[in-house]
Amino acid sequence: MSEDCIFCRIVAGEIPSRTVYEDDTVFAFLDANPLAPGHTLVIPKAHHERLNDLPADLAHDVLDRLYQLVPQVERAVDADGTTVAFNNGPAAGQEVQHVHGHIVPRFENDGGGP
Ligand code: DGP
Repeated sequence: MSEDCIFCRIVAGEIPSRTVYEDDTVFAFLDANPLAPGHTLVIPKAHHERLNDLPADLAHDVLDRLYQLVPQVERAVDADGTTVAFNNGPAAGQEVQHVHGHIVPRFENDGGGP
C-alpha cells in the first residue's frame, strides 16, 4: 500500500467507496466522478502506477475480471454498450497514479466516446 495513494486508501477502507467487486487481488468500485451511470473502476489491490509495472499474473487477474464485469455493469444500468479504457500515464490523462481500468456504460446516441 502507498499511504498517499487515494485508491490504496479506498482498498484499505480508509476512504468510502461503492464496491462493485472484490477478491484477493482485484477491487472494483463506482467512479466518484462518473461519465455515465454505473461508471466503474477496476484496479489491482496492490499499488502499481502503470500498466507496464504490473506483474503478468496480476495483469491477467485485472483484465480477466474487467472483462467479466462488463456485462454485469451493462445489465445493472441497462446500457447499450460500453467503453473500456486505461489512461496509462499522465500524458494519457491518468490522474490517479494507481493502475485502473474504466468501464463506462454507453447509451444509444449519448454523444460520448473516445
Ligand atoms: P484517470 O483520469 O484515468 O486517472 O481517472 C481517475 C478516476 O478516478 C476519475 O474518473 C475520478 C475517479 N476518482 C478520483 N478520486 C476518487 C475517489 O476518491 N473515489 C472514487 N470512487 N473515484 C475517484
